[in-house]
Amino acid sequence: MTDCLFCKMVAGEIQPDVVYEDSEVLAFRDVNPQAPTHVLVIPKAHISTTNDLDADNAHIVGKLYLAAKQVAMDAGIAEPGYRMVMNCNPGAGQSVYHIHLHVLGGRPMTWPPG
Ligand code: DGP
Repeated sequence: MTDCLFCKMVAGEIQPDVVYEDSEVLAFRDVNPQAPTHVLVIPKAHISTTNDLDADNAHIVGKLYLAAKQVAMDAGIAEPGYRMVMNCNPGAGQSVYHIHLHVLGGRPMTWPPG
């Protein structure tokens, strides 16, 4: 998608602070971190929201979680613990319409989230 911020990162038109990359997944630091570690894990293929997941693209969700686990291990937050969140649509606060898994850690997490 030409007008998608995260697709521009995948295409190399915008250079985020990348912490993990493979053939299907890119992970980079959030520009507005909400925790000492705050990384966004995205599929390289454009998927606007989790409502657009289907049997053909669902495999990428597992890849996102595997990448998130690697990010957490590399950041040293795997053992103390970390939170993974994917917001869907305005009611949940989604602001970028290319699915992304937030990986947050390095501080205590409260529940329920706001
Ligand atoms: P969400 O609200 O769940 O759609 O999260 C979108 C996140 O994207 C938000 O935490 C801030 C982050 N973000 C927005 N623009 C940029 C950017 O240009 N670079 C980076 N690294 N992160 C961005």
